[in-house]
Amino acid sequence: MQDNLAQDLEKIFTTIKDSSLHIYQILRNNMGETTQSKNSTGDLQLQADVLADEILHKAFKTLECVKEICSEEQEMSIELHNNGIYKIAYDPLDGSSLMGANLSVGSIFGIYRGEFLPKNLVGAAYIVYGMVVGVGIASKLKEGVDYFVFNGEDFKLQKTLFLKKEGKLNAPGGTQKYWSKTHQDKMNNLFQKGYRLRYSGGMVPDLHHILIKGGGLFSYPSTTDAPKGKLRMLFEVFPFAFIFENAGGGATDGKQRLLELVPNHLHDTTPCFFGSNKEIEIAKR
Ligand code: P6P
Repeated sequence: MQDNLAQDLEKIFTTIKDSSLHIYQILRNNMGETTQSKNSTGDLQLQADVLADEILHKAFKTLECVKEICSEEQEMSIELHNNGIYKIAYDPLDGSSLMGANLSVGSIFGIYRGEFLPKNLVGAAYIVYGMVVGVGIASKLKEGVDYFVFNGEDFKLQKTLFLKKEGKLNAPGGTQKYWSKTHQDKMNNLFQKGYRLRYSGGMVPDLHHILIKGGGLFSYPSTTDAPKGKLRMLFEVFPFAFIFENAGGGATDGKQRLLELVPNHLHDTTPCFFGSNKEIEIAKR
């Protein structure tokens, strides 16, 4: 199949926007539902998780250019088109446990040309389901993160997001009781400097918040109860690392660029820090 990256990315991003409206409908019909089962990695799986995954699977199947998909809700990846070029790893509904509280949740996508390795990322996107449906899109072909909002008829480009050198928001993830002393000191240091605590427990709205406000730090470190962190490389961490670097910021595991990591397994996790460059330097110290 002829590889025309700009056209193919356009098709994939349009499919993600269209699917966001179907998923939003599911959320409104399934608010605060009970749990259904556990997924392959032991996460509690809500009806909305399963339905969102089915919507995206069906939608990506309509694209000949998509070779394979890998969902956080499925143990193995699924081949769609033998002659396809791109592999899409996605978290169909991240933070669904927050639905009962009527807090924002999201979907996350990484688009890989070749194997599921960060060096093969050619694009990434997120959907944030809140007061409105918003879609953030980052492409290898263009700097910045294009943020679209659905206005009831179509998706309008609201703003192309860039991160400043430093920000004011601190989104510290994980159970504080299980933080290392070093991490505790880093977080206290930021608060002593006047950073504002902004943490909802939803990765997508928390990271989108930092992008929209132009800076800050989101962290989910290694903790004693999750030594390799909690967030998954393929579906959550690599897409947002691509997005934050596209916005002029950085993304590290505390030692190296997240986009230099190599997963051993589709569901591998890693400690992660995303933010403006000043905060990323602090995270690496
Ligand atoms: P904690 C939601 O369950 C999630 O996967 C991410 O969306 C979020 O950033 C993280 O877990 C929150 O984890 O341990 O801080 O509640």
